[in-house]
Amino acid sequence: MRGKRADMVVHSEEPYNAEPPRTALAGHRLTPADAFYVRNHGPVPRIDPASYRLDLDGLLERPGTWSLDELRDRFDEHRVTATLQCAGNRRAGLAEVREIPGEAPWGPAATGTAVWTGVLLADLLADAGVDPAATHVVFSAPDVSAIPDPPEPYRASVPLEAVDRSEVLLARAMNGSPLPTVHGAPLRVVAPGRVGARSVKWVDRITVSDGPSDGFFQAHSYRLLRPEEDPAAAGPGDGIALGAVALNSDILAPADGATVPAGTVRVDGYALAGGDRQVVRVDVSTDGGATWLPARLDEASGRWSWRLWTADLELAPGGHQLLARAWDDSAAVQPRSPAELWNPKGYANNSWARVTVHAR
Ligand SMILES: Nc1nc2c(c(=O)[nH]1)N[C@H]1C(S)=C(S)[C@@H](COP(=O)(O)O)O[C@H]1N2
Ligand SMILES: [Mo]
Repeated sequence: MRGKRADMVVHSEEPYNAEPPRTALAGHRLTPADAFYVRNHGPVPRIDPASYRLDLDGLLERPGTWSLDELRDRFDEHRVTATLQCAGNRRAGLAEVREIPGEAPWGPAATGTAVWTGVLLADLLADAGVDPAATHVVFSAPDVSAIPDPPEPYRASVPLEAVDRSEVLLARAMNGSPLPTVHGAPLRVVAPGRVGARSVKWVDRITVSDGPSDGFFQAHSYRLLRPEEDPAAAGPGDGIALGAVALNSDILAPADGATVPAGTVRVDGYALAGGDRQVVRVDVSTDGGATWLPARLDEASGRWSWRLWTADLELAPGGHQLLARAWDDSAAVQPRSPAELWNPKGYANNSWARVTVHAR
């Protein structure tokens, strides 16, 4: 029913949360829909596309309500290749440093890249006329999450300036096919470069406002707390609201723990700069980071897309730890260790990629 591979790693059945094995992402510039991770905070809503309406309100000269057909007829169609990455991607690596109660141990594959087709939010806002006092755009969806007390529908916001700069899209198709229900049909936000939490699925209301969303998933969750803070005691607005995805990369093949033939071993991975930065180099190491070799970087499929990379490593028989790290066009590099990144909700682990293999 969900159209996912049989070997998805399921973190929870209800709400459904799942990621593919890392090798399912290897070598695909565009992630096949059946291998694209799913992150939900509540039950998946079923929406009849014929009766669906998008409300546009808030600090606008001309608020409005749009059907899917009206959106399609009124605005130009755009295609954006964008990588989504959950802020909890690689949380398992942080949980090895110190436990993270109450949050699922997501592995390396809470990320994926698709071509998204839809209309630009900037075009809708231009048509509606934005009040100069506006600073943020809040997206609301009908899926009610029982995580907050009392339960509330999923909501998140992005700064207004990001709407133009980052080609925020209201997407109805993914990789050329209609958006699958679990990924937000009939319409979802795609906010490129930003943590996945802002790409609100099943969006049915867009409110232009003079501040960020005061909903749970913006004011309490998806915030970076200091290691000393207790998330249960944190108030709304504590910590740092996550914004741009942090520079990250990972090894996608071979699998962690794989046995490989000794000799030349091909390693596959991805690198993502996050925000509007670009990946410019990826290094790999087999000696704990004492020396590094440059990986071959694939071209980017657009400025919001990850870059795949490959490297050929000479591995003698025995155990090896393979490392990778990416650099972006601001000369930033991924940090070495998850220990220095640990935070109570387990977000934004962008430490060096590490995979152990056995060559024989
Ligand atoms: N309505 C709604 N939108 C949502 C969520 C949600 O639970 N409800 N989860 C968010 C999070 S945290 C992520 S990482 C992405 C995941 O998108 P995907 O399931 O299509 O991969 O959706 C975001 N949009
Ligand atoms: Mo997420």
